[in-house]
Amino acid sequence: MTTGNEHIKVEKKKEIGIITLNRPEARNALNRKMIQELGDALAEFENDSQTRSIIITGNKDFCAGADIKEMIAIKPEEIEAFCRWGHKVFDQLECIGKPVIAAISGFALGGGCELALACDIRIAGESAKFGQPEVNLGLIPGFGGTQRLGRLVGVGKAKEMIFTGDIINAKEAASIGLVNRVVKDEELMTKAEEMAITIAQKGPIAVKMVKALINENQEIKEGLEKEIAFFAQCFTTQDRLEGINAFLEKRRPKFKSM
Ligand code: CO8
Repeated sequence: MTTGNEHIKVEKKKEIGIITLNRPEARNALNRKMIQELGDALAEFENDSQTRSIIITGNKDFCAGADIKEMIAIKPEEIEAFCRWGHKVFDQLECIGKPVIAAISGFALGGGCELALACDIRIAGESAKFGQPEVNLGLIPGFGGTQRLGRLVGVGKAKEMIFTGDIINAKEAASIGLVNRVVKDEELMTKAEEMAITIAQKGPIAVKMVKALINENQEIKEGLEKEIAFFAQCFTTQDRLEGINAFLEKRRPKFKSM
């Protein structure tokens, strides 16, 4: 498979494709390059007839969200295009004709939690922690979280998570249906690979059809479009500047509702 990726590792283990987010110094925060590499790797696996199922994982952490340091440099007039492009890659992930398992340890926050949500199945190590903390930055989830989280855990829990920005552990994530199962950290990849192999042995056309049919029932497109528009609008606020600056300066934000 592709070599020369900077922020992800891409491997093939027989019929399983494995994408490992690999930017540990930034807790695997998603910058443009990483999103691009992710999209390219997915396209390659989609076209590779030998690959039957895919695992996306991290190292110590799954992913701490969009790269806040990169985001501060984006102009409000550029944000909609960026958000839309991110959505395209997350949609590509959701719609790829092969099941995708997220194997999650450590932080899965913001865009990282949204990345897990766009996968078909989530397996968490005991160390996994989930949250949509965008409100702390004066922002909203912008990679599908406002739409996919509620469909998975129910509207009430999704609102609680997004309004409070609270971080929940793996056990609680399992109890609300955010993850399919929790395993010991040291067994995370073995368990994910076992499931990926089980799926890989089923009829690929049948599995692809089932995935498309279940996704079809989600009626998500309109909501995702609105999320892009609202994220772009939110990005023009003073509160967003204050929220992001406060994170970078490692202090609490003072929001002014403007
Ligand atoms: N972006 C950039 N850098 C990050 C991020 C991030 N999301 N998360 C962590 N880092 C960096 C830290 O800045 C730090 O770098 P440095 O050593 O240079 O200061 C390094 O990773 C290690 O992090 P910490 O020192 O903070 O480690 P802690 O163990 O104390 O805390 C946390 C770990 C809890 C993960 C903490 O880093 C944190 O809260 N991170 C931010 C989480 C967050 O708010 N995520 C949401 C981001 S917004 C988003 O995802 C929106 C998605 C939609 C975007 C739509 C289009 C733009």
